[in-house]
Amino acid sequence: MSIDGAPPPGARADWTIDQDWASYTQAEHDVWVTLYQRQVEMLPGRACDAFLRGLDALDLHRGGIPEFDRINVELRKLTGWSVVAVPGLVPDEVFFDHLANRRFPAGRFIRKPQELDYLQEPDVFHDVFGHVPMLTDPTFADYMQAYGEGGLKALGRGQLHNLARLYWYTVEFGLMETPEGLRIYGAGIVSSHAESIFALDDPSPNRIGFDLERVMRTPYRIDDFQQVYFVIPSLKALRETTLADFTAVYARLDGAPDITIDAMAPGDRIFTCGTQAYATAGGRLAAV
Ligand code: HBI
Ligand code: FE
Repeated sequence: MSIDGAPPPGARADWTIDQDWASYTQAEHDVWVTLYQRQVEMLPGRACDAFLRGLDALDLHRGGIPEFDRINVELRKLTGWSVVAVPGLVPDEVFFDHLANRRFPAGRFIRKPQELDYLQEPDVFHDVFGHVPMLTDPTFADYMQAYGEGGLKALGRGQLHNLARLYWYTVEFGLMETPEGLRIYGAGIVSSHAESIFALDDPSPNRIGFDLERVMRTPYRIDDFQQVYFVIPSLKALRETTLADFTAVYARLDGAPDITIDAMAPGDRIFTCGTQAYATAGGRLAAV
């Protein structure tokens, strides 16, 4: 989804707006509380330790939508990151520039009660509950800044599509290997009740060991649960991928065809060879 052009009325040149926390209605705070309670009850044993530690450190369990100015005091102390409010999706180069400067752009709006389970555009619950706790971890915080710097370079070289896949299969839908089993660190999973279960428990999707070029050759779903999840050995290993020589990576990718979304590829480290039953049955429209 690419946004371009001038910022919307009321937004600054970098697309930020004031959060104007006082103007949230009680109904909007209630949506946050409903989503928060549902997730926080089920995430121990599913979300990775860094995420759970971040949730506590930022004290997000207050009774409603967090005030960015409040959580930024702690977040800045921990990793130098801060959350800035934006109206919604921002253009890629604006997004990358914020990340490269340790600013996470979070949608100010929150979903309606009738769309608790699915929305296309990231709202404040997806962004602040899903993404921000991981930014309290110094290693992941470094990765996100390096990702932003890499994105600005990739934009200049027409390689954005490869980097968008890296973002999608790590920051949004990444799994991690731990001695206790697979754990979630991706924001798109951890902020979704159904996908927090599907991504770890369902026999349908493939779960494959993370490899930078493998991920960059794999398309992704934006409208439904993923058909493949990639598993990193650790956050330190993830951060090391940003030290790769991307010129050589992009050169090798130029000639390589995409790998179909439900396929296994030679060299894959396979955690789950999925049945793909969910996707074959029509996905989100099918009874899960
Ligand atoms: N804008 N606010 C916002 N949040 C995102 O996650 C986001 C974005 N713009 C572009 C974008 N993500 C993706 O295209 C990234 O892969 C770059
Ligand atoms: Fe996101």
